[in-house]
Amino acid sequence: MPIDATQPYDDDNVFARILRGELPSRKVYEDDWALAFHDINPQAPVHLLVIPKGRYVSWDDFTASASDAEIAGFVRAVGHVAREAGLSAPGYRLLANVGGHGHQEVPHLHVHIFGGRQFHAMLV
Ligand code: D5M
Repeated sequence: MPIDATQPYDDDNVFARILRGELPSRKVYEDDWALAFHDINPQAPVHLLVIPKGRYVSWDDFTASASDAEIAGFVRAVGHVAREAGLSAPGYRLLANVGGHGHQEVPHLHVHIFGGRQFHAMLV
């Protein structure tokens, strides 16, 4: 079910639990600002998720409330993960779903990195 992106942060959401080490993930990268791991339900040969370490429901509250250092660290981590996955030359797609119309299901900001195949004009 899509979430309401204006809801308060839920500390029991699945990505909060992955950050605390309470649930497993197939981690590919971690630094002070971000954690990246394989999506459990891949939609492409490469399907990674990058999440900030801070308590942000969505891109919406992250960009409104996070510090410049958090935003810079997170955005740099997304680029680093894509490069390390070997996606620079063939290209890739980034996606952040926000709230109901965006069909966001997990209420902790995540950027999807899709790669390893040709994408078309839009994902719908
Ligand atoms: O996408 C939420 C994404 O999160 C969806 O592609 C499945 C993925 N997911 C859900 N639970 C897990 C765990 N435990 N590990 C890895 N990936 C997971 P959204 O943008 O919110 O629609």
